[in-house]
Amino acid sequence: MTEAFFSDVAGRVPFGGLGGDEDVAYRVYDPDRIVAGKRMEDHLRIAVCYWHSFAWSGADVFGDGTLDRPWLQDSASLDAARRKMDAAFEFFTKLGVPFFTFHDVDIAPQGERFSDFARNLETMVEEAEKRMAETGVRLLWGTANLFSHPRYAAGAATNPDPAVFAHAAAQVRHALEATHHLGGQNYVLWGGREGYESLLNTRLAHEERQLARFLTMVAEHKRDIGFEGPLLIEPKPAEPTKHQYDHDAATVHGFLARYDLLDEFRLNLEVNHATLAGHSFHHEVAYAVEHGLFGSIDANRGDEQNGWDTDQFPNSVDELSLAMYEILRGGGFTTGGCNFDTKLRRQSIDRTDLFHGHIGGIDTLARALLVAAELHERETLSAARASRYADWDGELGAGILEGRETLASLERRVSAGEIVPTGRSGRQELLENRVNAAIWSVS
Ligand code: XLS
Ligand code: NI
Ligand code: NI
Repeated sequence: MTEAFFSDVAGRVPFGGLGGDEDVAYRVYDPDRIVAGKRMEDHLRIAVCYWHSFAWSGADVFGDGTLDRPWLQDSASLDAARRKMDAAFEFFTKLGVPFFTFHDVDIAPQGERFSDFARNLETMVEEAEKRMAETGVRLLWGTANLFSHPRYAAGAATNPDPAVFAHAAAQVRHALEATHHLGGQNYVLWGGREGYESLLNTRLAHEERQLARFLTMVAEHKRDIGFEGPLLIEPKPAEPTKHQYDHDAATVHGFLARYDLLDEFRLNLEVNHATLAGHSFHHEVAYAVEHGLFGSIDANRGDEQNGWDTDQFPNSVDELSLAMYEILRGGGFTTGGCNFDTKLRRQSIDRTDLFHGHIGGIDTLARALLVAAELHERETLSAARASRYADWDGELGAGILEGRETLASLERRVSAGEIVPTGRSGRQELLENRVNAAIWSVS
């Protein structure tokens, strides 16, 4: 019998419904409820992240750890890594979520040399495999941490030193194989320090070539080992570096197209990374869906007053409903899901606060799903979009798009008075009202 770390929560978090008054119960998330033809659990594919929830003590740049995390004591040992894993799987099971996510360094102690780390990782992958078999919890994605160790201060693949590139390559080889071994559905690459602090010492185009070479190697290795899940790039504009190359969905799209990597990569979009890039999350998801690049999401949000990645639990149904609507419009998640790359506030020191954070966030996503399904099924937005663009299927519109018209031919027709634009309303307020009506009425 392993020790219980979350003994304040007796068993699996129940569904209590909107009228329920239990704090540790779901109000909206009801895994078996059918929404738009599918179980809620299969739509949302919720994942809990290992790093913020189990590997973080609450330390920030101004102060030490605050959180009650007994499994973090003596964290350099394999025994501590096992205890941390027990805590994590106890939590996943009690929360009742189907997936988790991890970085290599979250589960395995680093040791002295790279070969120690590789061995520790192998041991902890075996441990994870056992616990996954016992609990039925699966891996949404794995990734390598290529940003915490001092060697990565100037980037990993984009480091001025090819020896650091080599080290990052070695690490990704192991993390990708670990993900494959554990049946991971995707592999994520977040370019944490792939950017610059100062242009004074940076060769921009050279670093871009390095990054492209690195990603090409990852794609080749993925094929070599027969890993079938997509590789997901997680865009973010800045933090920890001043400028990061994977700025936003459109920037990554252009990069992938330039280096012929579009077949291998898709996107893992994070709510607050969109905010930091000056976009709505709705924009980032819509961009990815429309360009066939959508993969998965990190559902954590920022704070309006902070310009950094606060990784808070999602709590805005308004914000997530529109993103969820685009996801449904694109056919829903396939290999992706909703990952909680979330961390508690430093004052939320109790272990049970992890439940409150996740339960609230999961309910918010569930409610957003209900709104999105309503908008999708009633064609609230799609019918309006279709009629707005209908003339592009007519003689003039199709002629332009299919190349039958030229500047000269159009000029002739306009001059002859044959083509005369007529104004039409974009109906933005009406559509906003309809979205609100769905948010207010679904149950
Ligand atoms: C940091 C990122 C990170 C990735 C995984 O801002 O969100 O947590 O999701 O490396
Ligand atoms: Ni983030
Ligand atoms: Ni993230």
